[in-house]
Amino acid sequence: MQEYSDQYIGGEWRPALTSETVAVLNPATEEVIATVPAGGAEDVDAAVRAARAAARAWGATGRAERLAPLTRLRDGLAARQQEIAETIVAELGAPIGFAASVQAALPLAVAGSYLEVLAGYEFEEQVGNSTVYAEPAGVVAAITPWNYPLHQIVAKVFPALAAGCPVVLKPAEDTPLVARLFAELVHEAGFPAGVFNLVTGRGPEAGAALAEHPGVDLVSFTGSTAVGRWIAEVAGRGVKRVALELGGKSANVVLPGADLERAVNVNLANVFANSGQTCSAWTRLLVHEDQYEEAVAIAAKAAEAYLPGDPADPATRLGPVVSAKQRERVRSYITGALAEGARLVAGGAEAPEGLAKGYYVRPTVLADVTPKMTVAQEEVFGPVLAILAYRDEEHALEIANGTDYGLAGSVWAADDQSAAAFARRMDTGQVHINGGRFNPLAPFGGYKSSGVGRELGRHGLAEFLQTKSLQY
Ligand code: TXE
Repeated sequence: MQEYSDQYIGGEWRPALTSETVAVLNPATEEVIATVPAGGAEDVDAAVRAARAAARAWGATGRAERLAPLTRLRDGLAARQQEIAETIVAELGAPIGFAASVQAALPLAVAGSYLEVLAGYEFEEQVGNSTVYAEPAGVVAAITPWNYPLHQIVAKVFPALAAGCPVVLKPAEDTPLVARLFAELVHEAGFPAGVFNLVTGRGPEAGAALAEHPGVDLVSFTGSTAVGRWIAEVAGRGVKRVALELGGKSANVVLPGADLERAVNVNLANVFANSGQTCSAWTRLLVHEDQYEEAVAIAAKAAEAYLPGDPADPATRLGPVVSAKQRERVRSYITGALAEGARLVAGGAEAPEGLAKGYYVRPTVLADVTPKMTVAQEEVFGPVLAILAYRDEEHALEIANGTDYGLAGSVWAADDQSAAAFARRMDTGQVHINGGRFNPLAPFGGYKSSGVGRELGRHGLAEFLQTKSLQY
């Protein structure tokens, strides 16, 4: 077991100012694999001071001076892919295949896309008699969750640094180890001291102190909607900018004429990936009533292929969820759905057989789910798919748009044009058309209670900029 007692502040690893620690557990074995400092207000204050001290000089750098260390950082991520994947297996429980191909590879792709965006971004434009400059937004607080622990960091830190903003990162307490690895890579990439700072600790302590700190200009947060609302309130009082990536309850709408078999199979892969702990997961499958039982049968059969097992085994497709707390949450959503009248067609709330240890949940498919049921309205964040029936397209749209969330979604139809026409009427930030591929340059973010602001691509960089105009 590793015992860490330092925070990365002002370009060096410094002894933490608190002696409190947070234990990091392996969700498959339930064993403590490391402890990290539970940072408090003093560590946060030191980190924000270091960031402020670096702000003017880093903000005044040109494109080339930012591109050089960011490129070295991207190369560092590429060189340590295996170690990154293994760290995420250990602290999150993601299966090694998924950890390598998505958890480690996605941040590398996102880093590369931001180098591309930075290389071509117009920081200056002429509007009539004015010159308009895009300037850094100031000191950024990045507060990240555990579900894609490195991606969430890269998706905030890369654009912030590219925009010229110094960052203080407070990663999730469940997954601080990959954040420490990231800080090592930042150090090796040779950024000026104070441009990047890491404070590990718990949300209500380190996270809250960071969000409230008067030296922070912008809070970029990804996590639960409840904490996101609180952060927006605090930021409002301090007149700080916020970017919020919150929960989702995304719909996968299969219109008549689509390839039903493929749409259902892709939906299962999507909702069971990362044990369902994906904010953009398609957790509601919407099928026409004439095809409903056929879709349920396909899903029930396909779910059998997702046997929960040891995430370190390359054959495993479904690992545990992140913590005991999360497992209890997911199980209670399953029992609650059955009590409200849903029909269990695969999985269930009982512990999977043959796994004495670990926070495992059975891959679960619920049929006869109606739009107002709790499981159709709230984010479960576990391997649970709800299947709903619709009568016609208008009804499908009403169900798809009938939650507080609006993060992602998917539409399948006989052709892309019909699917896109439906997608344009969905109140959601990103929609996959007939199984379209993920694009790291496309903006990602929520409508309604799913958030404020966008990550990725040109829009993601713009989030960390503010504008100034000079009139001649
Ligand atoms: O999230 P929290 P939790 C959803 C998902 C999940 C639920 C709970 O439904 O089941 O949230 O997860 C920090 N001030 N998502 O409890 O608490 C915390 O330390 C400042 C969706 O893990 O929101 C961590 O770094 N910071 C989601 C981060 O916020 C605070 C990803 C997220 O933790 C804080 C994760 C406070 N008062 C969960 N309290 C997504 N959108 O991808 C906590 N934090």
